[in-house]
Amino acid sequence: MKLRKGSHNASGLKFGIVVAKFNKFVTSKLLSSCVDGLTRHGVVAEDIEVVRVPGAFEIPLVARTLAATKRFDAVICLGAVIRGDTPHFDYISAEASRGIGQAALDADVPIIFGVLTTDTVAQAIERAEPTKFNRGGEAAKSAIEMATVMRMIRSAEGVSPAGEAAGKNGARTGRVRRRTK
Ligand code: INI
Repeated sequence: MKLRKGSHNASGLKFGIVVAKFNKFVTSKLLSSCVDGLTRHGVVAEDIEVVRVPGAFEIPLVARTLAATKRFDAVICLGAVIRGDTPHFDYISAEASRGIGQAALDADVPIIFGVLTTDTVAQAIERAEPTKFNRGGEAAKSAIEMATVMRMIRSAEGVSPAGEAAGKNGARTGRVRRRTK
């Protein structure tokens, strides 16, 4: 039996972060805890790229575009959707979660769901609190774990970290290498 799991050593890894401006009093805290979490695990500031978007609804497209560049080992999505008096919450939160999941599958790169969906402002503030459980820090840990486990799986299959196969001389061919007998 082979057991594969990610590590928490992130030195040399590159991360994109997409953060919503809506409910900035919450998302700014998620962002700082997320960056803090990445750097504490060995990521250097130059290897982190942050893109701000208007709201959670806009996150999936930007996450997919960042991931599709293949410049990042993982992309982290941060936002806060807080329930109001109308069904707006349901549309935004459903589209953000569905779109982020789809973006990861389309781009074939880990994309982490660090979007809070809460009934109240108090719940959102609590989950963004740096000294308590913080969804931004958790998203950073998940991103590192997924980035390292994907590298491991791909290298075990003879596929490079960016998801492309290496040619004979190490050049990327864009095709998956076939084993010959
Ligand atoms: N965007 C959020 O990120 N959180 C919210 O709670 C929210 N609410 O409640 O409306 C929200 N709306 C904006 C939305 O994400 C889009 O930016 C907007 O609809 C333009 O497409």
